[in-house]
Amino acid sequence: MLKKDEPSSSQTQPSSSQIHFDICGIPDVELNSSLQSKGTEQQLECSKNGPRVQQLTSGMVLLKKFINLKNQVEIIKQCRELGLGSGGFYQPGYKNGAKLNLQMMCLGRNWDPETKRYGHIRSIDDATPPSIPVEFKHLVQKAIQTSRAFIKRTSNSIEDTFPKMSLKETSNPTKDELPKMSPDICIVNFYTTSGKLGLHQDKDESYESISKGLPVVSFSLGDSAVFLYGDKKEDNAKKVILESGDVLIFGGESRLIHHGVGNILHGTAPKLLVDETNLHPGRLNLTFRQY
Ligand code: MD6
Ligand code: FE
Repeated sequence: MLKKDEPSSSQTQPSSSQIHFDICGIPDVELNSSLQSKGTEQQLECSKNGPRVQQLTSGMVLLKKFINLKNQVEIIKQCRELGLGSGGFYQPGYKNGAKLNLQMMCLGRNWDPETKRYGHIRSIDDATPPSIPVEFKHLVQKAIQTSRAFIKRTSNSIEDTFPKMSLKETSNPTKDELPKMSPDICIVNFYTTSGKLGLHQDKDESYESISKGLPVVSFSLGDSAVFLYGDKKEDNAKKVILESGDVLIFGGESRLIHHGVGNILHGTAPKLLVDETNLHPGRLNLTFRQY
């Protein structure tokens, strides 16, 4: 049976009634048509529940499915456009000549994995990095605000239960745990399904940025990946799956946490996202920082 409470501007009914039952769900069913149907538009705009927030450790917050499908599509399309133009994707190398197992592009400022330095042009072709699209910056701000509000809420409830234990924190617990940040750098990586990134710390930003614990904000799109964190050895690191639309934030005490990317889980990207963008198998990741 089809739901009747759809907008009256309704289009021709798609051949499968499945779409109507699941119109605001994260698409985990096969869809017959994607691009032309308005049902798809609505699928793109809606998400079943609000984002789930998980605090992984102090200053490290995971916002599950924070970016809705419509915005995921827009981000992928913009990155594709930018990636094809001047300053676009290339396969970077390390000092020893080995190539990183990914394609990279920098926005706002260039980061050179060979010298570990930031600059205004990149040495391989003297290109100036494109600017960070303003829509990306807005999403970063929203993600930080959501995380700060979550930390504040949960630390308030701890204060209600153990009022004496957190007296010294009463001024502003959020401020210390996860500071605000205004990104001027975005590193965009595309990992094919064999892509990986070894455990490392992000420590090439300014002394001021790092010492204040200004967070790194990471968007995941496309195929899911195993994200490793918390230790420099892979065997001892904790693991969390990052799915398309997830936002991971690490700042404050976790600003210099070791982290890396393990296996990319082939075929896990939302089908609709792939239909809309033709994204290759693999994972697109955007990390934002303030120099
Ligand atoms: C990720 N990226 O792809 C994590 N770090 O999920 C990083 O850790 C990273 O993409 C430093 C520079 C670029 C990166
Ligand atoms: Fe990193």
